[in-house]
Formats: sequence, C-alpha cells, structure tokens
Amino acid sequence: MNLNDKKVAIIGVGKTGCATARFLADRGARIALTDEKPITAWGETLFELKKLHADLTTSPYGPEVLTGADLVVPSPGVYPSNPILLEALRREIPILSELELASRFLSTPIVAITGTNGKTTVTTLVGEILRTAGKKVFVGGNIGAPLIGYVDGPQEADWAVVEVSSFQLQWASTFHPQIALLLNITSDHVDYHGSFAAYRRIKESIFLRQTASDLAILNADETSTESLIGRLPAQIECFSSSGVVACGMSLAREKLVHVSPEGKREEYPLGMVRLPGRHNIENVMASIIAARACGCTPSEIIRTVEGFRGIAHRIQYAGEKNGVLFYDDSKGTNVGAVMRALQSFSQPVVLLLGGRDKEGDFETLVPLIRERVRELILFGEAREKINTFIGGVVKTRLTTTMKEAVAMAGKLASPGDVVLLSPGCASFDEFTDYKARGRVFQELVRTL
Ligand code: UMA
Repeated sequence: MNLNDKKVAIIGVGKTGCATARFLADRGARIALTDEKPITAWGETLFELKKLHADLTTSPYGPEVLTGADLVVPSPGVYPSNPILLEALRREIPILSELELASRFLSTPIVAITGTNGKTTVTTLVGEILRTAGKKVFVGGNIGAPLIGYVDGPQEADWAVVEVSSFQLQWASTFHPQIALLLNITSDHVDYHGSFAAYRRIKESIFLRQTASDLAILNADETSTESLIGRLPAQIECFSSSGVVACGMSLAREKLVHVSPEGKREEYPLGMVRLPGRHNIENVMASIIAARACGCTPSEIIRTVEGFRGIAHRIQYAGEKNGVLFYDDSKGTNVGAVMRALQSFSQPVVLLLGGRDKEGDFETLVPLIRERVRELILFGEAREKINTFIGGVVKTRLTTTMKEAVAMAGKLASPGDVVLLSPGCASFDEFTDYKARGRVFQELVRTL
C-alpha cells in the first residue's frame, strides 16, 4: 500500500489518531485532522504534530474533512453511525481502522486477543510469559499503545501481542493474526454496534482471514463456540473450566490439563493461579494455549503465572477500613464483568454500579445480586435507568457522583463486607477513562 501523497482524513485526535498521524507523516501522506473537541482543546498535540509534518491541516468537525480524501481512518471511539463516516461511505472513500492500516505494514507475527472480558488480563499475561521465555515482545492495541506506533518503528519484536476491541475490528478487512483468541462474548457496546448480534459478528471476524497454518483459541463453555468451530479455517484449540476438551485445556480437580493437537498431555498445578475467580482460571488456560503455540515451555509458563498478580482496576484490592474490604473493578464496564466480579466473593457485597450506560442488560444481574449483594448503590448518568431494571431487588440507594457513592458505601458497610466498585458502565460521564475512575476510587478509599 503506497501512502505517499495520498490524502488521509483522521477522525479523532486521541491516542490512535496521533499515532496514525505520525505513521502517515513518515510515509509522505497528506493529513487532514478533525475532532469533535474544539481545536483549542487539542493543545500541545496539534503543535507537536504540526512540527512533525508540514502537510497537515485541521478541519472543522464535519464532512469538510473528506474533501479530496483517498482514505479515512476513524478513531476506535467514533461510532459507525457518525455522519462523517456515513458521508465517506456515500462517497465511496475507503475507511480503515488503525488496526487494519497497521496490519498491512506489520511484519511481526501477531497474537490477537479479543472477547468481552479478560482481554487485558490475558494480553498482559501472554506478554509476560513470552518475556520470561526470553522473547522480544510488543504488547499493545486496546490495552494502551496503538499497534500502528509499533509498525512505525523498526518492528524488532518476535511477537506482537495485541488486545483487539470490537471497535478496532469494525473497519478491518484483511487483518490476519497467526494466533487469535476469543475469550467470551456477553452483551457490550450495543449502543455502538446497533445490536448484540452485530457485536458478536464483529468479534468473531477476528478469525475470518486465518488459514490452516494459524491457530484459533476458543472458549468451549460459550454456547456459540460449537457453531463457530465448523466455520473456521484455522486449527482450533479450546479451553473449558467446566468440561473436558479433546484438544486444548481443561480443568481437572487441582490441575490444568493441556492436550496438544498432536495428542501430547501436559499438567499444570491449579495452585499456580493466584488471581481470584473461575474466570481467571479461564484467562490463564487461554494464555497457556497461546504461550505454548508461541514456543514457551511449561516451566516458563508456571514461573510467570505464579508471579502474576493481575492488572490494575480489575478486581484490585484497594484497602481495608474497620473490617470492610474495598475492591476496585473500575475496568468492569459491562454487565458480564460485574457478574464475574460478584462471583469472585463469598462475603456480602455493597455494590457500586453506574456511570455512562452502553445499553447494558442489567436485568441479567438480578439472580446474582439477590444472592450476593447486601446494598446496591447506583451513581452517575445511568443511575435512574439501572434503578428501573434492578432497583429494589435488594436495598438500593441513588447518588449523583461516584464520590458520594463511595462515602455512602463507607457508612453502610459492616465488618466482614466487601465494597465493590464494578460499575458495569463506561466512565465518560465523570472521568476521562476507567483508569482515572479507578484511581479516584482508590484515593477516596484511602481518605475514608
Ligand atoms: N472523537 C471524535 N469523535 C467521536 C469520538 C471521539 O472526534 O465520535 C475524538 C475525541 O474527542 C478524542 C479522540 O477522538 O479526542 C479519542 O479517540 P478514541 O475515543 O477512539 O480514543 P483513543 O485515545 O484513540 O483510544 C483508543 C481506545 N479507545 C476507545 O476505544 C474508546 C483505547 O481503548 C485504546 O487503549 C487506544 O485507542 C489505543 O489502542 C480504551 C477503551 O475504552 C481503553 N476501549 C474500549 C473498551 O475496552 O471497552 C473498546
């Protein structure tokens, strides 16, 4: 793909937009940038990008940015229904996600990890196992560093381990990972994709361009897996925490058992998994399959898993006050994640739920809330809506901000309780992202 002198419209000047602009500048493209934020709010970013590249223009937020464009690269957060994208489609200007553009220039083999929950944990763990095994690794994608930034450099890694979101797969047509992993699918981002079926289709598209020499890793406990298996061109390994799989990983009493495609059996001690919850056993099993396929040995895997304490803001211990334990699961931005978090505790839970709704199916939480939650505190933009679905299942209170929710939890919780922030919603009504929300939560817990 020759980008020299091509005009590329970039929508959104966040992490992805800036990394894409740098990449395009290095390849002689002409760049038009636009963002829904007023240009005065772009600050240093614009200044730095302009310094880097003379042929860079800015455009008001609208179809003007498409004038003369050969290509459009929307940031992941730009909805497919965005009027600029609809206009680009009407004018038949190609639209590529940053992931797609990057993969066209990528020479490093890729492990791509998607799913509704656990992506960041598995991406981090696979990256760490590969490093323990002495391999050079790039870890990025939705987890933080855009793949295009890596592609813009010397590409020296043995493997690129990439967390892939449904947003990044949205405008991908040739993306082809050597190892692709789909952890699970529950309802999320329905506001973006239009329906759960569309969200599922996009997630499953990660496997579409694989060939017989590639590996697809699937969760055998997902109902949709069986029908998917028949449609995939790649070799398949499955993992299951509730049954035995012929090829892949199963949980057998105190052991994790791996059966390779050649029928070779390996055992790993379950005790090496230090993270809470059954979902984390699944995350570890999926990671082991990927790491074995990358050539890591069982001892390298065991050593890394034993030392792995999980990632920040994912059911992270945040402190103890008067016998009450506080956990930060700010990364739990959908209903499936809240379920996983609740299933990780046997103590009574004071649950903090709320933020910006993504059309989450909150009613599916009812049985677990009834079983495990003592007090429900709803906060943020979505509080009234969530209240109409699940308010009153247990004692429920509404507050405006997360700060008020934490203060209320501090008052309501009794010794032996867990206070869990697992919001089931995006953070953008109050915070820049889930990390900022988690950091504020942890600070608030410290000052209680
Ligand atoms: N913007 C527009 N128009 C829009 C939407 C956004 O102009 O319609 C502008 C915003 O004003 C802002 C910029 O675009 O200036 C932000 O773009 P973005 O929201 O796509 O975010 P990036 O900074 O590029 O970060 C993205 C991912 N964000 C999203 O998918 C929303 C980051 O994932 C990712 O780490 C980063 O690329 C690097 O790959 C975050 C995320 O929330 C963690 N991901 C979702 C999730 O995990 O559920 C998918």
